[in-house]
Amino acid sequence: MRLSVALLATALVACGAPKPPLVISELEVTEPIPGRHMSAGFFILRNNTAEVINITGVFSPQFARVEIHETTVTDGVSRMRRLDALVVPAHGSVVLERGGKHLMLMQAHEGSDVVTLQFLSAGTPVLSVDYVFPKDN
Ligand SMILES: [Cu+2]
Repeated sequence: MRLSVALLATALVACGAPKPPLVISELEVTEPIPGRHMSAGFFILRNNTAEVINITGVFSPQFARVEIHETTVTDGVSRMRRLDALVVPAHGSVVLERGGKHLMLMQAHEGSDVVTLQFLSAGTPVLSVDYVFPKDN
């Protein structure tokens, strides 16, 4: 009996703790632009699974609408285009940053210190995260 417990413990250590399939890091949401009620979201999404994860939508209760955008510069002109999905490669990451891919959060509802982002893959929630705006002092 004691031996089997020891073996089990060894097996768990060898495998490591199970990793969550999708992990978000370095999340930043810009303060809504006054009068325009619009924010941008930046983060890194890490996929710990062996399958590609397509984020096909993002929902936030603090905004009327969230779109996935990509900024591209053509002939010195910066443009944003809407992406149908955010592709997170198997055992890989996707980076959302200024000047690249980002979330566009539109029509902010007034007066919230927190932004909740719920990521959907083919209509199914796969990740939910809260961002708290930093205090001014
Ligand atoms: Cu945009």
